[in-house]
Amino acid sequence: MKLNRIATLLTIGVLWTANASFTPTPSPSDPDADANVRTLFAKLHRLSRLGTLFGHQDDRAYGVHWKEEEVRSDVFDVCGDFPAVSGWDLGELGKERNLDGVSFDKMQQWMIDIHRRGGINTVSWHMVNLANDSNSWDTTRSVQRILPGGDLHGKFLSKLDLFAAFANDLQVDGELVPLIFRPWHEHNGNWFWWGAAHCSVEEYKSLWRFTVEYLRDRKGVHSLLYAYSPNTFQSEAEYLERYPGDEYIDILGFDDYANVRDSEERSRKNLARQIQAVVRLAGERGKLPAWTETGLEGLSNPNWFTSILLNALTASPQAKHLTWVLVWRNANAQDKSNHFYGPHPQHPSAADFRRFYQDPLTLFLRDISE
Ligand code: BMA
Repeated sequence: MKLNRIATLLTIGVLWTANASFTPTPSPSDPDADANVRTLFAKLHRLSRLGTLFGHQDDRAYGVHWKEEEVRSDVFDVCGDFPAVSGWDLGELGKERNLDGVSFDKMQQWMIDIHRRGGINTVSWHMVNLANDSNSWDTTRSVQRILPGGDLHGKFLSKLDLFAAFANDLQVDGELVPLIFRPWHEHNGNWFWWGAAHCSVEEYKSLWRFTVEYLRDRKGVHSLLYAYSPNTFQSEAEYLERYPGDEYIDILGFDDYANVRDSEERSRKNLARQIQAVVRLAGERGKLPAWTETGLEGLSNPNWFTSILLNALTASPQAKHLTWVLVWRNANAQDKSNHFYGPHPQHPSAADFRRFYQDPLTLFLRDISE
């Protein structure tokens, strides 16, 4: 661990301990949340005061020049540490592999290994469109049809059953491994079948509430924190338009790729405005703020990690409260060339990523292992 970071952690730890009796840690939205979920929620609240966790999608499954090695990560190969947060996707759950070729069995093993090392797992779900089993980007209208009373409801329940089994099976030494579940993301865009143009406000809220209630109350899944994550937004009113309610959410996130492409004033202001909104809205609700997806595809700016990302994370006192920031996947070059968002050793951004890693604000696995 970096020395300056140890000093910061100690100082803030003491301050935090001194303050702890005055600020009760908020509870997860699930009243019956597993002890491990409560511990994770409290840990994230504490860490959000110390710095911002770095996350990477599919970090352990593959990298730009390798696939399916038991313990490998492009991030580790560049800085000698793993991300604090590992993102995964459930798209095509029920098959052997997900939509990006990740074996679900191996995903569970990696999730367990990450949890054992003190890391945090988050899952999104690019669910197929149940009207025709195509994919998330097929915008055939189907939200109303999968809700109770709809002709595809049974099919939807079967999908949720698969996830309930996946989550309830995820155990180590008889204890559940907690997951941050981030379904129905970027819903204010129109590219997914659950997007704003393809279902009404009420349908979207019902979709979210039904998902939580079914998993929690009917399938006994109590190992989840729930993350809400619209795409780039203009105002708090837009952000909250389809918010299902505090009883269904633990993390107030947002995805933004559009404002990290350059460091123009307009982009910087857009980022600052959104970060301030999620930090404020989460703070007043006892929730956690997070930047749930971002990245520059192909890292054409080799100083992107410090000049754009770190810059945004340190631009204001509020920004420092973001709990985590996650960059998208490093697709294997044979499957999809130039579709990577994290660093890798052969890329000119590697040195800049090490500077990003060294900054006291950024927290990696070793910084958060307890
Ligand atoms: C998108 C791209 C796709 C991928 C999907 C789900 O942003 O990376 O290639 O299939 O996410 O991971």
